[in-house]
Amino acid sequence: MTITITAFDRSPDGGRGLARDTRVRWALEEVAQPYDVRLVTFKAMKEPAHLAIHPFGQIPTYEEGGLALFETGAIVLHIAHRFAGLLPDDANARARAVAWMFAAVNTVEPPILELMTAKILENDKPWTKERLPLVLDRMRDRLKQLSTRLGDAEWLDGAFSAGDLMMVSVILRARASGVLDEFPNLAAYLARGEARPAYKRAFEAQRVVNTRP
Ligand code: GTB
Repeated sequence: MTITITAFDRSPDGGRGLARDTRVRWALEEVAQPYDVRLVTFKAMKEPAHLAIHPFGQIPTYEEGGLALFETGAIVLHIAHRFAGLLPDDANARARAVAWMFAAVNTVEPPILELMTAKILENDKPWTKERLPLVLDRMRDRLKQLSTRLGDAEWLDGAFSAGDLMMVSVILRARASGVLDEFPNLAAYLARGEARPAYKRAFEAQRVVNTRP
């Protein structure tokens, strides 16, 4: 059955792989599933045809036969359940990997997004200068906790899993802040994720789209 995902017609990041279709592409590459991509403009994202698939008018979405999904956590979990390669066989280890997926989107991503919002969308506000250090500290605290838990391990819980895929995807967006340099084990974790052949294929696929003339 053909898998079709949606992505920005042209990502505002110019191909740096920070838009959320990259994590879905990466998951599909890890499980060796071919996929089609439907590119959508910002305008088309808010029109009825796309809203029927994504209630919040965003990308990415995932379609496969009669199934249409939104939310990257749900999409990557579906891919991980449907195809081998992203979740361990042992039931307890599988549950822990899913916990890391939720931790990525629910606990680690929010303070990272908060910093991006403060820097990009609220940059012109008079209170931003005062607020920014607080937001930065909240992100730093969360990354410190993650760094402590990861320690010297290669991945978060044994072998690479969908939990790592989501966590690496999330903390990638913290790199521009420079805070990851304070946690060499997290920077190395990120580098291990980016070094995976499946990640490289996913990154290249979105780069080609977002740097086309
Ligand atoms: N919780 C949802 C999920 O995980 O799927 C969030 C989806 C989401 O935020 N999608 C964004 C979107 O469609 C694209 S990824 N935004 C358009 C809109 O809301 O109108 C967020 C994103 C956008 C741009 C950059 N960038 O340029 O660096 C990075 C990430």
